[in-house]
Amino acid sequence: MTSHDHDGPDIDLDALARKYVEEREKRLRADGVGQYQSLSGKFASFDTDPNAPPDFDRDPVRRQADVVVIGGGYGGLLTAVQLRKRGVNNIVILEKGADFGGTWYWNRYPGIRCDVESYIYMPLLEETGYIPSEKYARGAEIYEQCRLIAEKFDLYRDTLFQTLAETLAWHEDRQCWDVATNRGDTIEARFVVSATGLYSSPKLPGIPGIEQFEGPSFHTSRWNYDFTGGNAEGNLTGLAGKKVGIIGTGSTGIQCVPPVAEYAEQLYLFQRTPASIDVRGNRPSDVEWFKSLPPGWQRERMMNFTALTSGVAQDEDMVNDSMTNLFRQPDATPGGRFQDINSEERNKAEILRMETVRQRVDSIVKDRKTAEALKPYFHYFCKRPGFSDNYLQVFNRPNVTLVDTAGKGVERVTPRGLVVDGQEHELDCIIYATGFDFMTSYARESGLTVIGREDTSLEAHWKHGARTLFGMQTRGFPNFFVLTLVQAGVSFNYLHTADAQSIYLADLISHCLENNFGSVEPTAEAEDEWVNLCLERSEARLKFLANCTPSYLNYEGQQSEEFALNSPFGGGPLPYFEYLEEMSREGFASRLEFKALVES
Ligand code: N01
Repeated sequence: MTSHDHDGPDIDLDALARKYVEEREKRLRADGVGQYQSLSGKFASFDTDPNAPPDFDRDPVRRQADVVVIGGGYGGLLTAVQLRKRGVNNIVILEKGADFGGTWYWNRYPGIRCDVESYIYMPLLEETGYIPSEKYARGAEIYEQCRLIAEKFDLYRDTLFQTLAETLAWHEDRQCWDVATNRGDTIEARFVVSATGLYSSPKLPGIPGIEQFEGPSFHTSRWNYDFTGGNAEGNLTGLAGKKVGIIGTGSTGIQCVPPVAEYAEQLYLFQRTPASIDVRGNRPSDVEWFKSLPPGWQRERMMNFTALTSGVAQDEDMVNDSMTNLFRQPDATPGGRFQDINSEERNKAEILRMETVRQRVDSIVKDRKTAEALKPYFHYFCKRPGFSDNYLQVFNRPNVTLVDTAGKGVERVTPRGLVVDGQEHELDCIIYATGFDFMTSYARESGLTVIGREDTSLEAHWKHGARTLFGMQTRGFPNFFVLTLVQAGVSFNYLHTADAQSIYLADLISHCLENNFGSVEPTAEAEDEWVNLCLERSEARLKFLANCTPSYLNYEGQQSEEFALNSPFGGGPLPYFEYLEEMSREGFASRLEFKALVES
C-alpha cells in the first residue's frame, strides 16, 4: 500500500512499516531499563550541587506541622500555594537544592528552554502578573518565576533548603508521620505530600569502562561551568581548543548541542536513536496581547491545549504550534476519533508528520550520509517529540561530527575517550545527556523510605508496580500523597496535571483539617477499582507502545506487569480531571475512608 490511498506525499507504507520494525529491533536489549545506572560509585560526586554553598550548615529542627511538602519544584510550589489559599499555613517544605525550582533549579545546561508554550506551562501567571518574555521561555526565566511564586506566596519562611527528606514513618496512635532528614531534623506532620519531581533522578548508561575516563565528565543536570566557562546563555569559552563528546539526543541533547558546537574545537555527538526535530518558531511575547487577555484565560488555554493534544477536537487551537498541529489534521476532528491512539487516522497523521520531519532533515543538513543518519524511523509519539530551529543546522559546521552508533549505543569508555564500532574517539570531556529515571521505581526516584501502617514499606508494597487511587493515594499509607504521572491523567503540559492534583490535594487536606479527621486513605474497593480501570484503559496505549522503538516511555521496550501498573491513567487527562473535581464537589464522600482525630 502507498499513501496514494490517502492525501499527502507518496509513501510506500509497507516498506516504511518494515523499516520501523527493523529500526526498533536494532535497539531492543535484554537488559531494558536495567541498562542504566544512577549516580553512584565514582559518579556519586556528580550528585553534588554545583549551585549551592558547599559549607552550608544549621542546627537540626524539631517541630510539628500540618503538612510537610517534599520538593520545591513546581509540584511542591503549587501544592503549597493551594494550601495557603485555603488558609493552611502550618507547612514545612523540604528541598534538596538551595532554592526553589526543582528541575529548573538543577538543569542549567546551555540552551535550556521549555518545550511547552510558556503561557500554559508557567503556572499562576494571572495571580503573579508575570508575562513570560517568549513563547518558549529560557530555563533561567522559568527558574526565576519559581522564585517569584515562592516570594509572592511567602513560602521561603517555611522552607528548609539543602535538606533531603530521607524517611517517613506513620504512627497510627498519633495519626501522624515522623519525617526524618539528612540534617537530623524530625518533623511530626499530619499530612505529607511527596512532590519529588518527574526528572529528579539522573541516570547514566551502563557502558563498560564508564568509570575509566580520565578527563572531566558530567551529566547535563549537573553542568560543570567551571570547566566549560559561560552559563546557560552560552559563552562557553572554556571549551576553546577542546574535543567534547556528548552522548544523548533526547530533548536535552538537542538543546545543549548548538551552544557546545559554537565553542568547542570539535564536537562529537554520539547518537543511538535520532530524535524527531520539528519546527520551533519561538518568538517574543506580544505584551499588548497579553495584557488584553480576559480573567481566567490561562486555565482556558491550558484546557484547550490538553483537550486538543489528547485527541478531543476543539473549535480553536489557541497554542497553535508544532505540537498541536498534528491534532489539527482534518481527520482529527470528527467525533474526537483522534483519541484512539491506534486509529487509522492517527496512524496516518503520525506517518505523514514523521515524513515532513525527515524531509526537514534533508532540507537543512548538507552532507547526505549525515542527513540519512539523522532521520527518525518510528511513530511520532513513540518518543517525546523534539523541536528546534538550530539543532540540525550544527551538522553543517566543520567542527561537528555525528557519530551514529546505528542503534547500538556507545560500545566502551576508555581513559581517553569513547569507542564506537571498534574506533576510539579521543576526547577532553564527556557530557551525558542521558536523561532520568522515569516512572520505574518511586523509591529510587524519590530517594525516600516510606513506612506505612503495620511497618509496611511503600517500596515493598509497590514492588510489582504502583497501587493507588488517582495516582496520589495508597491504602495503608494514610495522609500520604504523591504528585506523579503514574496512574494519573497526563497532559503533554505536565503543569496542567500538577495544577489539577494540587487543587485536589489542598481541598482534601483542608477538608480533613476543618472536619477534625485524623486520617484519610482510599477504601480497598476504590483502590482496586482505580487500578483495574487504569489497567483496562491503558491497553490501547500499551499496545501502541509495544510496537515503539525503545525509550523511557515504554520501559525500553520491555512489557511487564510493573510497566502496566506504573503507566499513566489511559483514560486521558480530561476524564481524570473530572474524577478529581467530582470528588471535591461531592465533599469526598465516596472512595475515601476517614478516621476521627484521636485526642492526645
Ligand atoms: O533524556 P532522554 P533527556 N549510547 O531519556 C541516549 C524532559 N525535558 O534528558 O534514544 C548512546 O529523552 C538515548 O538514546 P535512545 C522531556 O520530557 C524537557 O533528553 O534511548 N546514547 C537518548 O537519546 C524529556 O523527554 C525539556 O536510543 C545513549 C538520550 O540518551 C525528558 O526530560 C528539556 C545511551 C536520553 O534521552 C528527558 O529528556 C529537556 C548509550 N549507551 C528535557 N544510553 C523541556 O524543554 C542512552 N542514550 C521542558
